[in-house]
Amino acid sequence: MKFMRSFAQGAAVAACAALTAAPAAAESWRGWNIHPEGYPNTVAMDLFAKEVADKTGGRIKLTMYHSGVLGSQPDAIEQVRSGALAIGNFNLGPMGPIVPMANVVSLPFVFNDVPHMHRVMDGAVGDFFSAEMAKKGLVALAWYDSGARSLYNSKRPIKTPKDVVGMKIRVMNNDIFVKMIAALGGNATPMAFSEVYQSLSTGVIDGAENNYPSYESTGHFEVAGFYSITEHLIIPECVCIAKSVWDKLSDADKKIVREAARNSAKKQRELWAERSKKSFDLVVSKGAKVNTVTDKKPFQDAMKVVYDDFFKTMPEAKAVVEKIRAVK
Ligand code: GTR
Repeated sequence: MKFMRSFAQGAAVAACAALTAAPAAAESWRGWNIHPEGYPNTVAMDLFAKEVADKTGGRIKLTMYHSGVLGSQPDAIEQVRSGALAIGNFNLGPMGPIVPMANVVSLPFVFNDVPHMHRVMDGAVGDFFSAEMAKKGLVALAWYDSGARSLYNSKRPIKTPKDVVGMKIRVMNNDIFVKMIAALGGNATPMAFSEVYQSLSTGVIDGAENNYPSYESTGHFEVAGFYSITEHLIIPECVCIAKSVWDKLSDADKKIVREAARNSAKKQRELWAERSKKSFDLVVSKGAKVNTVTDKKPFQDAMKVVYDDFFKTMPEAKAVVEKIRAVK
């Protein structure tokens, strides 16, 4: 009897030990990405998923859904916030309506150039934006490149703000971009990325604005052949995880996930540089007319009202802009 009891006890202890030693139940995550196969962000997000799976021995399985099949960007941001989706690669442009402080990076000409944006985002100011986003349920794990955005349209080359007067321009979902186009004399329409090609080809809009890889991958160059290098926006992108998902991870898994995101960002930035050149060459070879805006000052001057307006609603953002400008 004694033997039986101690045997039973021993077996129970062993069973418990086996339970704790067994790998935790597999986590299944769904991830959102707007871009198609082969795009730098797509390749990088797949690498991220692979590294997370490899380093957790398959305990965390992230399935990436590319080409925006899980919905528009504003919807996907909400889905990651609520935890319905675990991960998203988001542009900080459409983040502004949810994280007001994120509007700082959507201010036209706020960064000097793309390397400046990276220096800012990889430092203390980037951490500050992460903290602001975390308050709204999104944890930024790493920052991706999105180059500089320029105006393009089906009517004429843009050389001065006067050329924009009366033009119907698609912008990302954020009031700040509506004001930006209005300040140049155009009419802005916020619209989902997936609807832009059709709207350009039917003349619902005359133009839009984006970087070379997106201008090329979407085929917009086929229906809006004048690309004018205004480089008015340099907006970073995040690999963002739902805070509710993040908070449940062990410290060891947090480390794996963050490192994998950072490694993917490193790769994304390399791929981005290559793709930007390729996309430029491709659109030019297919007949797009690209012009350099030699004098950006009139565009920059016109943005004063956008800044004034923004600071009226968020006076505390002024110090953040100053911090950005202080990063050399
Ligand atoms: C792209 C960006 C996307 C999306 C798109 C747009 O450059 O990578 O996330 O924001 O622009 O214009 O909607």
